[in-house]
Amino acid sequence: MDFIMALGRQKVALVGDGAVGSSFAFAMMQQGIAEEFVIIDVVKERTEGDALDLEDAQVFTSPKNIYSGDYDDCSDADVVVITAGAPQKPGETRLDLVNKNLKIMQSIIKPIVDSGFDGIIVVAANPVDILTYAAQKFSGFPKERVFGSGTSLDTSRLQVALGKKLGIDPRDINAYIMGEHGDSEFAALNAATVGSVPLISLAEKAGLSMDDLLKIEDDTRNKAYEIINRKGATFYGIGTCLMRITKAILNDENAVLPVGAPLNGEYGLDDIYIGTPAVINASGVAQVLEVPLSADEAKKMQASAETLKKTTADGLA
Ligand code: 6V0
Repeated sequence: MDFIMALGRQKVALVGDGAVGSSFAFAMMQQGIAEEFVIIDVVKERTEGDALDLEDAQVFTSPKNIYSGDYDDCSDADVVVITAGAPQKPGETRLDLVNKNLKIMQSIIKPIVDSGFDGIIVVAANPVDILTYAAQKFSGFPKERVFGSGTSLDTSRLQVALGKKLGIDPRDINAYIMGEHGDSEFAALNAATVGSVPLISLAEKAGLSMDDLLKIEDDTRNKAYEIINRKGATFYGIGTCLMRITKAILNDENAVLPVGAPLNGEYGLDDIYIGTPAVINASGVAQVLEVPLSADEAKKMQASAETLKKTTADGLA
């Protein structure tokens, strides 16, 4: 925190300038967040093109030093956001990507660490929970200084779907998708509220049964596939989630956000990164919030964790 404030300017490095990375860069530019923004990718021409394109937007937002760079430019960054990796193809699960993207992650983390980078790493490349775990191991950084986008996007999808059904601003719906960012994720409906009113009772009054809520949960889980089948990739939603997370770090917000956080006994789990609400500030994950889950939800959390642990063990073996 002191580091960021003492420096007097905020710098973000993006590694992976594809659909997700460039959407994140655009969201950062739109919101006027961070004074310096460096873009790194194996395809150098794309980063140069994007930097030139994005700098044209500053006249309408706020001035930013945005440029194509290399890993050495991470040395004085406050946050590095990693979106480099192969994306899902139609029919592919996020877990299918594990081997390809673990290799890429290894090749990225080393030069970031070698640059002397001393800030926060945020991972979005999939399978995000496993790659976040790997990024922490490869970097040797304290666990709280490396975290993932986790179920951030999925939670926003749930909030949007519930907001539409209930006729309520999705930002005021306090409901989280938890677990793996992937097929074993689930909605923590038991503790969900809207304006302190339990979501389940509010939904009942609006004529929505538990089955209707479970259908919304299922649609949320499958929304990425729906988007990928239609346009080949998802990027605006996650790009904006990453902007929100980065803003919470840079502004030392203590914001409660759904992320892929390192657990230390919460939910009876440790040695894992998994989707849960957590407090995010300039030091990364300041605190994991343990949502009171129903017995059924707790089982889903355990099953999701087992899926992740097994794939992580296979991938890193
Ligand atoms: P993309 O458009 O193919 O972009 C990937 C970028 O990574 C390309 O520009 C590549 O050149 C670059 N890249 C590949 N290898 C390296 C390397 N070794 N070093 C530097 N750059 C490299 O993919 P897209 O942007 O659509 O997706 C990126 C990742 O985000 C994928 O793993 C997706 O599955 C993941 N997503 C994660 C989401 C989340 O909620 N966490 C949501 C959507 C996508």
